[in-house]
Amino acid sequence: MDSAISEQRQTLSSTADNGLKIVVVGGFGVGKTTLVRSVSEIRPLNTEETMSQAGEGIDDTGGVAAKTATTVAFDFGRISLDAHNVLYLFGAPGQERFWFLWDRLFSGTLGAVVLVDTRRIADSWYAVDRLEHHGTPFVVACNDFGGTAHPAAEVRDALDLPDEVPLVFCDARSRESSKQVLITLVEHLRDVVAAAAR
Ligand SMILES: Nc1nc2c(ncn2[C@@H]2O[C@H](COP(=O)(O)OP(=O)(O)O)[C@@H](O)[C@H]2O)c(=O)[nH]1
Ligand SMILES: [Mg+2]
Repeated sequence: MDSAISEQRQTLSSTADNGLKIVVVGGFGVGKTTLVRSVSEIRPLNTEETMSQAGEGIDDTGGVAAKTATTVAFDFGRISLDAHNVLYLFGAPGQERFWFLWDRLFSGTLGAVVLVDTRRIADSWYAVDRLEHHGTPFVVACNDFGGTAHPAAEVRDALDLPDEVPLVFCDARSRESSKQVLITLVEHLRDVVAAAAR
């Protein structure tokens, strides 16, 4: 960890008045935990557990390389914006057996990031569907797992994304890249608010 980050950790305000909530959703193994970790200034709380035999046949690891941990609840991260505003990041479990949690999770959410692994686009359909159902603004971020690059238009088509929903490419392991995804979301939220005020 670099010293700038550890310094920031020590000086975190514990008295922020304004908590802003953003959720990171998407299928199993798309990089939600990785993204929350990359951008968070606290050691993110997460409940990643080593996959047990009990998860066999439940967690679909097909096509997911090197995934040995499974999320049993949420990732949780925090970014201080200024003395009064704190961004809370929730990484929500994508597995079907956790879907009942989603509707609660979206209440009070400013916006969402849908992470996509372009080799398994269908795994993120449910996230897009629920967000549209709730009217929660979101952006789509295709996480870079190497291999063939899929053109944005192809991903848009596969997810049936409206033109106004931003689509970006990212590497969730990179703090800078993950930060750009959040900035894209914030800019999109601003556009949504501006459009509603017109
Ligand atoms: N190549 C590559 N691997 C990634 C990237 N993001 C995450 N991973 C790896 O993919 C696996 C699943 O990521 P994880 O964050 O646990 O997925 P989650 O189930 O959505 O929380 C882990 O082994 C990560 O190290 C990425 O941008 N590129
Ligand atoms: Mg996870």
